Amino acid sequence: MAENIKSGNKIAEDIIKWGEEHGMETCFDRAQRLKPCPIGATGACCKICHMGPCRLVGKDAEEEARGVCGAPLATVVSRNLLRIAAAGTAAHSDHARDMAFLLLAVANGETKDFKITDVKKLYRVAGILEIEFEGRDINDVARDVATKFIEDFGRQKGEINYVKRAPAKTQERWKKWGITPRGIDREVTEAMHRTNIGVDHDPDNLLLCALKVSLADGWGGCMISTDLTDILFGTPSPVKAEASFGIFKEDEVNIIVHGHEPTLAEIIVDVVSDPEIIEYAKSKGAKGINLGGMCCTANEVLMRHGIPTAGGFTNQELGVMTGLIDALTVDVQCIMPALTEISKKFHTKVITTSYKAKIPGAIHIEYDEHRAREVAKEIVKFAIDNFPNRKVEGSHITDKSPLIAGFSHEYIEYMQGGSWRASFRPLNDAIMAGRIRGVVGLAGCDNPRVPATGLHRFLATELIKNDVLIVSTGCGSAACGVAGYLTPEMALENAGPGLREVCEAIGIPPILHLGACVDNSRILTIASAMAEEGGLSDEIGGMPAVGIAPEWMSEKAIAIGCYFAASGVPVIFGGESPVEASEEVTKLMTEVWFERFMGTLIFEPNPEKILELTLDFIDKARERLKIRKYEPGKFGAERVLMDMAARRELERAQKTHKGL
Ligand code: XCC
Repeated sequence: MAENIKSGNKIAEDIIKWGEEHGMETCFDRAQRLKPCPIGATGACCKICHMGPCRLVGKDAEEEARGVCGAPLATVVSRNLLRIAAAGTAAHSDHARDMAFLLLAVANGETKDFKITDVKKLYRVAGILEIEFEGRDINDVARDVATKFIEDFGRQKGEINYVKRAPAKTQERWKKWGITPRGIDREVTEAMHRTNIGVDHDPDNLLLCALKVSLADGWGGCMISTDLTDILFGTPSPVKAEASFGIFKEDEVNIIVHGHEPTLAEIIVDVVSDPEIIEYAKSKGAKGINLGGMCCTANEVLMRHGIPTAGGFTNQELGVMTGLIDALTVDVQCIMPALTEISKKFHTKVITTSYKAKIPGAIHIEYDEHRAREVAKEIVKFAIDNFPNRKVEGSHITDKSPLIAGFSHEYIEYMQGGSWRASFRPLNDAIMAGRIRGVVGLAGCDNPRVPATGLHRFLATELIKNDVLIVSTGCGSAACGVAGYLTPEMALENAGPGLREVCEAIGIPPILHLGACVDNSRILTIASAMAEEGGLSDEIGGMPAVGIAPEWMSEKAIAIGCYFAASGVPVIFGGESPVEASEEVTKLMTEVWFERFMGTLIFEPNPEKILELTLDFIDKARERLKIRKYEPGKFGAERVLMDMAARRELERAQKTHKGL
């Protein structure tokens, strides 16, 4: 019998095995024990009213199957998908709302613990929003920017501000099909209304609504969040760090920040280097304080400060099982309630910090941006006080991988020409010449229902071998980082010759870590800039680019998949399809969406097929664009010198973080 492999990562697998030997249960065990509901999994269960739940299965399992109200299968399936997209949009966007209110509080002088770090980015954003900034007080500009973004949530008519960042042709498609988002909250509310009993029953209309609400996420919530976080905490540039469970230190207080919102984590980064706090840690027998992260809060502080990451979603319980975490501070999203249960077996304290996200069994220390430092200090001291309670048991692991993160839109632009000639020209040229076959956004969660993180690794390896440049976000990035795939050396060893040539010339890894899940918005703006640069497609649709989320599990992932599809990117998700029950819905989301937007959302559980489909989309796009046919192995003998200034900066970043 084949061995029961639960994780695609050897170190994670060792911890899982250790846990099993010690009678500990994790998401991997629960995933095996709890088979997914076969009706809900395919989208065929309707539970939006109390005449049901209506399960459109068994002898009724054809397109003509109907619920008690008469809702046909395609209506039920598309309605379910729309609700998922709306929930995903709500999550990212509520996070963005908090960022907008934080910027407003900073501008109004209501919080002394935060400041505007990147004034250049503030001005860039103000320029896009058509806010005057020359000669004005920074706080006045910031107030106007925050106010304009806050209006994006409650706007009833018109368009969200950032629609204008999309290429004109992409915008035209949205207008034609009536999916230009007006206000973020309005789109979420409308989606909830239309999926209520007895409202919208037309699958096509429901799915267009899914695209509209998701566009409010991508070009609204996610993009607002990315930009405001850059303004407040700095726009990322390359930074060296480490990943995996070996980031925990045996002789230091280990604090892990987990979730998605970067605000509290930013202050914790500051507090842990406060000499008084370090002294306090020493007074408790620790040699110092070691801060690490998990999931997307990790990505945020990794991108800006080189804080190491213990990995993505499926690593959270395993992290506790090392026995080395003194405090696990969580904010919102992707936090398993199982954490409090597993932490009972160790000395680890789970601290919830948002009134929106409490977990029975956790300690609640509520974060408030007006007294951020005070709260951060309380949390850090709490962790220090817990250090002496650490026992020796736990699956101690020392392995870790180096990585380079911090690739923002701005840096990618800069690395292709330095301060004076920053552009996307070299990237477009490399694609046109066939050195780079295409670009893939490798994103999304990791999932215990497959050997977790394994699909990310498989696809990353195969794609770069095929000269495909990867931009990654979220747990996709974490999976690559933990596997040691985010280093320039990776390019030398594994990338195809054309891609390797480009990576060597600039000094970048073949997989560029763009940040947290909300930073998928960076992919949208990069694709828009590539369209504007010329030579490829003049809209996002038609680019030799594909989005992949091989292990997705969150509702947020569906919103992301839909906003990429509506923006013109073919998207392939792994795992079973949540719309599988209806052929009509599947056809709408694939063929019909492609005709209208040049994007699709395909579900394909077989990783080999995902790879095949991806390369096929890329090659067909090249053919449509009439650019040179990709020929494997054509390049590699000559070197393209793109920009040495960017390379020098990268080396400087590596040296700065050498001590880590
Ligand atoms: Fe969550 Fe962002 Fe998914 Fe990871 S990737 S499991 S959503 S942490 Ni966004």
